[in-house]
Amino acid sequence: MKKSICVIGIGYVGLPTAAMFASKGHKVIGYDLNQKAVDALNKGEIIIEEPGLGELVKQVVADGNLVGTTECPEGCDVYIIAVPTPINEDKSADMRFVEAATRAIVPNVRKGAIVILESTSPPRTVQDLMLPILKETGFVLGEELLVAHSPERILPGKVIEELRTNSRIVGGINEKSSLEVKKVYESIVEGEIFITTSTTAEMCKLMENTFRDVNIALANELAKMSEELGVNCWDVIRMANQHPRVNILQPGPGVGGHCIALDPWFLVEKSQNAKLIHQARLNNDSMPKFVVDKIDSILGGLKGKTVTLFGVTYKPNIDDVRESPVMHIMDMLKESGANVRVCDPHANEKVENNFDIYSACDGSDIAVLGVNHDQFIGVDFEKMTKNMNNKVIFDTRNFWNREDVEKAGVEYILLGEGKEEN
Ligand code: SAJ
Repeated sequence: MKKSICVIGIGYVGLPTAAMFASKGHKVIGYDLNQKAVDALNKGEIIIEEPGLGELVKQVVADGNLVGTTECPEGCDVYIIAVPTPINEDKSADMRFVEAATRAIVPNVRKGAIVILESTSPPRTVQDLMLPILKETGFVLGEELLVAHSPERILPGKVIEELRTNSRIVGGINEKSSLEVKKVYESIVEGEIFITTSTTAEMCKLMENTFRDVNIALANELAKMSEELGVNCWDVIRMANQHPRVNILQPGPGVGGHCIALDPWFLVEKSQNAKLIHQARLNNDSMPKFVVDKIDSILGGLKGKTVTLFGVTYKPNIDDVRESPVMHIMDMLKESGANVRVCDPHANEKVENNFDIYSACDGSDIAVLGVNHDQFIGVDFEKMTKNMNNKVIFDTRNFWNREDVEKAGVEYILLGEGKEEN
């Protein structure tokens, strides 16, 4: 049955979710306080970069199935909360947007409606933050107002595909809520839908991202140990991963984005037992400084030197610079008196001093590969480095080919590669 659905928050998660529901014939309203995002939506345009999203939004807006508004709509069948859950300076969760969204629903919701939290949240958010607010409706929760947490798990860059094909977790406040919310997602999800409690669903989502963060922290620790002990960490990872039960992830300049770099803190805040998780966060957060210290030692000081950063987004082939470790590296370099030039074809309007591949290194003392965008595949290193002061490339991702770089007469330094002294 086609429903009226209000998606609260039309950002990286809410907009694709709204568009997917609209593409299945539901009447969807995207509610957001950001006038710019709402105006763009109503013109059928998007203000973020995500493959396939632009076309989908254009289509569903033209069909009249998706509209944007800055006022919370009344009487919808379903309200989906997809607002940001950032962290405060002290690493505690900032739940103001979830709270405000829940409060906005209260005067507008009708008896029998469904409220779903999609935003990644600390354990017990539905129980301790949302339910007391939703009680103010006067409806019997779980009977006259159904409530669940169904965490989004889509990978930026593959959002449309993953929304459809990923399995989904639905954690209702009771079985009736779970079953009704499952029916809602069945119209867009081809993967399996698992039913559980709201707090278990919150914990699942957090542990998925924490699993990845801890594994990356292990890889980053390996990179540091390798430099210390004269080992190439990339050889270690390649060979160790031949073991059928081992899968070490990739080291790099740190962990960015608005998910993996933040979510583990929600567990640290809530549980004294989250010690390994806490240490993993600290390990990953130490990587930008590790990279800057290495640039410093390669150049024999940073003051007055020029560094070119290839890729500043938080991961390849997207335009998102939120929590990007390479942005932190840029700030630290500037604070140390270095000049920074950038080459990032995705972060166009988001950074200053952004040049194309073949002029970015002009007058530069070092080129640092921070993010492996596809545009950096097959570059002509001779052309790229022709006007460099000092021909050296520091690759933090094991992305560029050493032989190709050296053939162009350029020194190649790799993160996590210690030199063995026999
Ligand atoms: N990274 C490494 N080494 C690796 C893998 C990643 O350093 O081996 C870094 C990346 O460079 C990036 C960061 O980790 O800076 C995170 O990137 P990512 O691609 O691992 O993940 P996100 O943050 O874009 O998306 C994650 C996904 N979660 C998992 O894969 C468990 C996605 O499914 C979630 O929906 C999303 O978080 C979210 O919204 O929570």
